[in-house]
Amino acid sequence: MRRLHLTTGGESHGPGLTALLTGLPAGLRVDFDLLTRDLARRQHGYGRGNRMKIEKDTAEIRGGVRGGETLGGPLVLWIANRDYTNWEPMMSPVKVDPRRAAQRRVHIPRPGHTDLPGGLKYLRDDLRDILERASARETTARVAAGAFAKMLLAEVGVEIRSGVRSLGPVGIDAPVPTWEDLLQVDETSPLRAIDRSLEEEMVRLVDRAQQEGDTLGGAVTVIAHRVPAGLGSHVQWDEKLDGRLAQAVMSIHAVKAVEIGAGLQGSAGFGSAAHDPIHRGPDGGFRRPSNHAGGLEGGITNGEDLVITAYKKPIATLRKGMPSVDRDTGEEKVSEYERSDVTALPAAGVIAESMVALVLADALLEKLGGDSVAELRAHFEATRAQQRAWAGSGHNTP
Ligand code: EPS
Repeated sequence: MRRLHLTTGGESHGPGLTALLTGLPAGLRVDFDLLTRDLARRQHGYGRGNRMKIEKDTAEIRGGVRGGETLGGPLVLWIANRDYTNWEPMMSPVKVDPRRAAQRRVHIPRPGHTDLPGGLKYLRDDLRDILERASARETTARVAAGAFAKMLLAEVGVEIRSGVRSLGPVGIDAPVPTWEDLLQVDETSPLRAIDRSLEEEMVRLVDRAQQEGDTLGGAVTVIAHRVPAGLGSHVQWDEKLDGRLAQAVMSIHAVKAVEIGAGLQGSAGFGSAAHDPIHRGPDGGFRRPSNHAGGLEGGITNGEDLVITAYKKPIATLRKGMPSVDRDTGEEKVSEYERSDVTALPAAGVIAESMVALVLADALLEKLGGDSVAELRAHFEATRAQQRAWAGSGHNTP
């Protein structure tokens, strides 16, 4: 990210998590309700383990804000881990109890988890040193910071929503959702499913996985609505916004594929079916009757809804274990079990919203600049006027 940059710190069972977000302009009013709501939304969902009964995430602002307005300096957020009180003897940054730490030492890597590659890379004797940072608990910090990106985007009218498109095989053939579909998502439903008629079957599948000591993945779709045209660029590979979004969304734990618009379906057919025709709009601008491109052409937003789907593999921590090897003895053994979730798919939607918001806010600041929100808004209006004039300046424009 060029203008806005997020760094997070902290371990899953350590004292807590920090988010450091640099590049926010001054004068952004903090929407405290949004911050609280998004943190709660991330904790919600059928299939979460007992940890979610312990935590009640709240972000404390420790820098960058005064009287409810950003100051232009780094935003510093702190989210305490309530579970730390249970883990202090094993996770204290100062001194651990060797006996207690030995009881929780991890030495049989879980297939699909960071345990093995992380161990090979960092050469730690206890794989807990890897998994503590690899844990998806870190996404709490992303969501807290992402709420500020959403606040900035709201200044120019952008809204972001998400929902669960499929869980395991249930809903795998569901069509690419639209903004109207996401407006129907019930935030309080067990799985935040986009197609409510599939939810019962999804819940039954989670129950089955739970009974069998197994886990599940699936797909979540995020849509950003009223995205200004002209964010990102075609001129350089690393400026293309589709690539930047894919990187950010792929970085979410267990995401193995990212799709923009109807990318998968488009790859299987002819170009005439994949591309969105361009018509003259009622106001003399342009109108697109379809949005297979998911709001991005050539790495630039085209003014349509931005549609992005993340496909998450099933969680790597299985109660029934998987074939593995004990690093201490070299023996083949079943992988160790750590308390975990059966699925965290509804949370993944909220996290993906945050990552999309951070990338879009970065691209907005890159396009419009401005040290204050007032300046950003003025630049936004000026750019919009230029785009309107350009759209109406064609030779055949009546
Ligand atoms: C996680 C394992 C579980 C999840 C955790 C991510 O934690 P624990 O091992 O403490 O039961 O609940 O997610 C969160 C704590 C969270 O806030 O999302 C993992 O190994 O990735």
